[in-house]
Amino acid sequence: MSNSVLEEIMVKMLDLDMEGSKKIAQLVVEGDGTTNILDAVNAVANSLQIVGRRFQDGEWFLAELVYAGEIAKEVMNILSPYMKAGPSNTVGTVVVGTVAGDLHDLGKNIFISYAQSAGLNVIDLGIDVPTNKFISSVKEHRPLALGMSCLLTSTDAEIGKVIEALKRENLRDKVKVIVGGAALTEGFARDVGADAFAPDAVTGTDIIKKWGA
Ligand code: B1M
Repeated sequence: MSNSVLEEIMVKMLDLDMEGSKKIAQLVVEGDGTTNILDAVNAVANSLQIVGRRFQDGEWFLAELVYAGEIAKEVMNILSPYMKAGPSNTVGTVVVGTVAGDLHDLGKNIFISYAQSAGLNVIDLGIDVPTNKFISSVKEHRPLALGMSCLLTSTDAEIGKVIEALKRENLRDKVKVIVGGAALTEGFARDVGADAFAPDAVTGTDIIKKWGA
């Protein structure tokens, strides 16, 4: 895909132009065959990084943060179906959710679209997922991996709670744990006892696929 299309996605999103952003996304999916959906998804993620910086610097307020999130959701609704034409053989199941107290789901949903396109069967528990819901889903689905998404430093302790609960229920050695989201780091994942940190959807999917191989 040409760089100008990627730039245009970022410009429209950062102008908080809902209709303009959706129009470009539509162009991308109806494109001329040179369109790379993943590049467009990365442009959405990069725009949100800038949104976050503007919010943190006090340049933008909550209303802009919320609206930028809504635009990203609409744009992803257009792009995601085109990431799903994956292999029909299921590599394994992964249970995914955003931890308790955290309502961010754009990154989790990008991970899900990518993982599905790579042949993983995904059980999406949604946002604000309490420990007992993660545990009951692992018991029910016996997944290859449990993925937790966390964007807030105020909720990162939830990950340790889930891992401790897995141990109490004698499930820890039966499921791999992978964590992702802007609040986390490789070091955090190691310290809390996760098996892996996913800095992005592609890396996370590759790690899980290797576990299933
Ligand atoms: Co919020 N927010 N937000 N927000 N928000 C952040 C996270 C923040 C960093 C912004 C900032 O201040 N710079 C900041 C957190 C600061 C901190 O904790 N240290 C923040 C804050 C403070 C808040 C509120 C508290 C604001 C308020 O109310 N005062 C509030 C909290 C609400 C709550 O959750 N309880 C809040 C609310 C919101 C909105 C609802 C408005 C909206 C979310 C909309 C939605 O998700 N439906 C929103 C948004 C949009 C953001 C930013 C701008 C963008 C997040 C995002 O979607 N990024 C964000 C700034 C930032 O992240 N730098 C910010 C794009 C996405 C693709 O990245 O989620 O990291 P990410 O996902 C990546 C990888 O991390 C990985 O793959 C994805 C794709 O490559 N990945 C996984 C993620 N999860 C994975 C799981 C896996 C694997 C890979 O499992 C296997």
